[in-house]
Amino acid sequence: MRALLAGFEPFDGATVNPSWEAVRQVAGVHAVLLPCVFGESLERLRAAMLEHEPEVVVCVGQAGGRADVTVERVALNLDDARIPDNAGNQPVDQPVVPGGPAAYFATLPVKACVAAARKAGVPASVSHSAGTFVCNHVFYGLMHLIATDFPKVRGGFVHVPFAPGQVLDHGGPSMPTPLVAEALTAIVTAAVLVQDDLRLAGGSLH
Ligand code: PCA
Repeated sequence: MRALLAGFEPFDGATVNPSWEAVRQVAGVHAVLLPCVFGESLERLRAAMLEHEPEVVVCVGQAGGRADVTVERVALNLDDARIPDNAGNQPVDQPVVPGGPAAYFATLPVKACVAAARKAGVPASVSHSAGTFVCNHVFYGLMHLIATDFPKVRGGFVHVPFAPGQVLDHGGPSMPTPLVAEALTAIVTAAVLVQDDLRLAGGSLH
């Protein structure tokens, strides 16, 4: 499988990021660790794409508070940071790419990816917002790179819940890392193998 998976370093005072903990457990793919920094994260991703020449790129980030693995569908051309990134940047209402389209859709078969994760025994769903922080920035930047420089690559983004160790004090939804890694394996496999996405309802009412 010529697949590249990206995970993020911890941010917002955390000591782990479940995205990287899970990505590094997926066998048979290239894995790259991205800094939680606007701009630099995308440069690191582009360098890894040039190095490994993947056919599929799936970036993965932490979405604290979500209860399942979510396959993102829409990347927005918008940086609007509620907290500073790991370099102290806090852009407000800036485009990711000046003059770029307002949004891109993931080019992964998102429904098939969700179905594959569920078949592997992991709760998963489609999400229609990756937020406006570094994850959306990387997702949009990835889709722009694909649109401009890497036309044969399929790409997308997956958000994952907190690891259990991150919610010990306050509770809330979490998912064990091996389960997240299972879901990512199923998602990447579906992304490589499935040409035409499944026609299954996956939208949300709000
Ligand atoms: N989650 C953040 C940035 C890095 C990460 O893992 C986000 O959702 O934007």
